[in-house]
Amino acid sequence: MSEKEVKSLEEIFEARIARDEKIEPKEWMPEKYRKTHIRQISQHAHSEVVGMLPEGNWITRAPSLRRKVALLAKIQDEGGHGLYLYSAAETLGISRDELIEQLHSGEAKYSSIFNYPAVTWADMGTVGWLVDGAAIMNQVALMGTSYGPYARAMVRICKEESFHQRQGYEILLTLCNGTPEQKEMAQDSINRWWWPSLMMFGPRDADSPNTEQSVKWKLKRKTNDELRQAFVDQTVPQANILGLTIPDSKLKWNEERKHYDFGDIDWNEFWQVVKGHGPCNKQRIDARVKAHKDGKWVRDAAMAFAEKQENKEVKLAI
Ligand code: FAQ
Repeated sequence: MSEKEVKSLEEIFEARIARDEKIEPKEWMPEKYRKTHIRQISQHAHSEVVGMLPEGNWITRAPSLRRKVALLAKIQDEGGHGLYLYSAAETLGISRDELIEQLHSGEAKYSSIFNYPAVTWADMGTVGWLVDGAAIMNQVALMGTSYGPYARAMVRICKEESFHQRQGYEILLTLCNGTPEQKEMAQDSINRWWWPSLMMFGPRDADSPNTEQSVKWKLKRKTNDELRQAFVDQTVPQANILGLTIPDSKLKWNEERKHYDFGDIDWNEFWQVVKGHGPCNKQRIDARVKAHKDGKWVRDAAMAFAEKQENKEVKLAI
């Protein structure tokens, strides 16, 4: 294709983005748009799948059958989100095997939050309330993203995440209305998860290399800082209802801005975790690699069955 032809395709593409049209898999798109989407969608998929691990740890220790059923359902939903998202990434011309390899080799990232340990039952409440809450804040904006398969995956994912957030909040509400020890367990959990939850939104806009272009392409509909602020504003009143204290001495309503001011995030901790030096990075990747290895016979059997069915169909057609 000549340079002139590419330029004209680029202009048509930019005009479609400006009209808020969705871009679909087989349509022309700039190579950088395709690559950026593979990066973000696959990292999102990896986060959903790795995100099953901290909660998976609590299935056998849930305090009642009802809690166990709800937790199991939630974790299965997260696995399903990973599958929709891997499928959406595959429409951009990358294979599932390549995506998985990128996760296992450390080339692809997944959300920093899942490198923290879930050490008490209250953490199941906090992960649902804060982590799913942060995920929804980000993903509701992504329902309006410009790439069709990603935007459509988000619609269903957001519905499920909102159930997850409620089940988490309800776990905390129960603990906060329970014994002093239970309430203390809830407070301790918020103390540990609050700051990592704010880090989920990514670096400050000023330090985010991808935001400017992603906002122009309408991949991101809101910036990292805008979403983080919206999350704080939404979450503080919910903490007040629980009677829990957010561990930030600088947290204060700003009447002029009509937003909460909040303290400084430890960006050094964030980058350490992103670079693989968080409390559970190694454990998480080892668990994923092991699961993939242990599941090989299932994939082989499914492929062999599919091949056999295909041969049968070819024979029938002849
Ligand atoms: N952790 O320039 P930006 C969930 C990386 S789903 C690790 O701002 P971007 C469900 C970033 O990749 C949670 N890395 O990047 C659930 C980039 O590195 P790269 C996941 C991070 O992409 C709940 C570099 O830093 N949600 O929780 C993080 O424009 C409960 C520079 O950053 C999504 O993935 C981080 N927190 O903005 C499951 C949503 N932040 O790739 C189980 C979709 C940034 O250039 C239980 N993703 N980095 O090497 C997004 O919206 C965006 O990708 C951001 C980052 C906002 C995460």
